Amino acid sequence: MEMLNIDSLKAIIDDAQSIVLTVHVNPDGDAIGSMLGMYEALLQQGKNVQMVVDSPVPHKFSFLKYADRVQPPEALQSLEQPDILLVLDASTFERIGKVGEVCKAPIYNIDHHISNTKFAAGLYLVPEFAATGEIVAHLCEQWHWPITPSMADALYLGIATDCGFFKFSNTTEHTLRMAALCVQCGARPQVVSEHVELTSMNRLAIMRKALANVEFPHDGRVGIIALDEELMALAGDDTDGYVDLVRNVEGVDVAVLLKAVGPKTTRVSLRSKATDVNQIAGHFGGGGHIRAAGCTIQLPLEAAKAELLKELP
Ligand SMILES: [Mn+2]
Repeated sequence: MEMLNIDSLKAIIDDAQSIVLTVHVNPDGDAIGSMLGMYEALLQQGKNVQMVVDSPVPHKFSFLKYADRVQPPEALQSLEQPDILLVLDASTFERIGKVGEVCKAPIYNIDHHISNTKFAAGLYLVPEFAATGEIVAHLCEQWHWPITPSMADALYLGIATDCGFFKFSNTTEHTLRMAALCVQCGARPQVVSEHVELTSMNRLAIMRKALANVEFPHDGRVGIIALDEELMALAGDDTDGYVDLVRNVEGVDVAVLLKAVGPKTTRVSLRSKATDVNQIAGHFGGGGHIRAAGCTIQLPLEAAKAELLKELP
């Protein structure tokens, strides 16, 4: 494993003629946005580039240019093996799903997760950046790669969604400068937020039921919202934003979203104002960032909640 700097990363990309891009399963705005931005940048550099992801692109991101070119892992069996597999916004090998099995090329990783497990042959890690989209915008700026309006929309979406539209503590001067660079290059903040924040009556109905059972244990320092198996069946993959319903409640430090992804499997999302939730997620084999992290606990929802509360301040 080699830690890459901006020059050694450039050399690796320059040397590769064919590149497969991938991101983590259940891709969020940053995964999709940074990948689409990098895809178009690499096309401009004359690379033979494919996007292969072990999850479909969520509908709310499908307005972005080239979102329809993202292929499932099976596509790699008919493609020639690329020179490199470039993994964006994923911090572990497991997070890229089946792509890791079907792609045999050397893996290079561009990421901003402090919990990155350094699984790649080479890693360009910038944990002080709010988003992988922020990294890609920075690389384009430093390498004098033109940012087209469609790349700008994609990178702006990546940056904005990973910092809560410039509200979270990971928002820095540099984050705002890279967002401004995207807008300067043609990104449309209003169009991006209209697509990302688009909701549905089904979603409102789920929220209403979930809100009926919110809890504030530990003297109100923890806010918990839970999607049980019934609500998960209604929600499907669309579970973004629920944790925000409790995070801004006065006195809440750690906001928790519990999702019953199976009868004995609970997915946990953690957001905090002060507590290091990367460490707490790490206790259960997960990770992420200091103020935003996740893990999976192999227990039913209520039992997972009890175990989690033992670890929370
Ligand atoms: Mn990210």
